[in-house]
Amino acid sequence: MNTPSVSLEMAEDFRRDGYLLLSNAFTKEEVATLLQAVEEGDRVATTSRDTKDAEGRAAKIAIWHELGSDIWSRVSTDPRIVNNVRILMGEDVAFFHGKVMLKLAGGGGSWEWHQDYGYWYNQGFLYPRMISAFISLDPSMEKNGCLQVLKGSHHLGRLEHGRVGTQTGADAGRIDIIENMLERVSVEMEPGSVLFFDSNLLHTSGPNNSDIHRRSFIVCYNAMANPQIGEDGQMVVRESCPVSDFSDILTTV
Ligand SMILES: O=C(O)CCC(=O)C(=O)O
Repeated sequence: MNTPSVSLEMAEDFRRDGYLLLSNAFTKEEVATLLQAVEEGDRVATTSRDTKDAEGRAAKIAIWHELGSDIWSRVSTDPRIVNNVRILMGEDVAFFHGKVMLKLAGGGGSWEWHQDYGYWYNQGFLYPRMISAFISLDPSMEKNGCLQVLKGSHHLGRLEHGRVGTQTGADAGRIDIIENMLERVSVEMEPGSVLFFDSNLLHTSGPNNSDIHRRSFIVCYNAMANPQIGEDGQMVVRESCPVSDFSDILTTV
C-alpha cells in the first residue's frame, strides 16, 4: 500500500500555514472506486442536500456522523488519513464526520468565507482542536471552484460567523481587512491528493461554471481531549478513531 506520511518538517509547515497538501495519497483506481460510490452508492444518495450560497446557487453536500463498514468509513479510518491527522495534531483523535461535496459542472454553488470552527463552536466543542482532510476526487482547479485559503489565518482564532444564504459565513467586514493582509492561495489538486486544514483556517470556494465536476470527500476529526457538550448539557463520549487497511477495497466493493 502507498502510505505517504507527514514528516516533522511538514507538520511544522502545517502549524505555520494552517494547511498541508499531500499529493497522490490515493491511487487512480482507488479514486475511481470512490467516484463509483458517489454515483451509485446509498450513502451519498440518502444523505445529500443542497445548501444555497449568497447568490442562491446550490452547493450539494452529503454528510454523516457515524462510521460503518462501507467504503467511506474505510477511507476515514485509513492510516494515510487518520494517522497523518494524528501526526499533524500531535494527539489522538476521534472521527467527527464525513461528507461528500458535490460541486457539479455547469453551476455548482460557492462556499462563503468561513472557519470550520465557526460552525463547530455552536455544536458544543470547547477547543478548536479539530481538523479536516479534503480528498480530491476530480481535478480541483480555479475554473471549477477549487478551495481557496488565507494562509496563516488560523492564528487569528475564531471570528464571528452569521448566516449567508443557507450557509454560515465569517464576518464580512473582518474578511475584507484580513484578505488584504494575508496571502490568498488557490489550492489546485490532482485527484487522490489530500489537503489537511486547521479548523480555524479561513477558506472559501467559488462557483463551478466549467464543464468539469469538482467532487471531494472531506473527513473531519476531533482531538480526543477536546470535550463536546451535547444539547442535554452532557459530555459526548467518543472513541479513538480505529485504523483499518484500505488496500483490499478494490476487491470488496
Ligand atoms: O467544498 C468546498 O469547496 C468547501 C468545503 C468547506 O468549506 C468545508 O468543508 O468546510
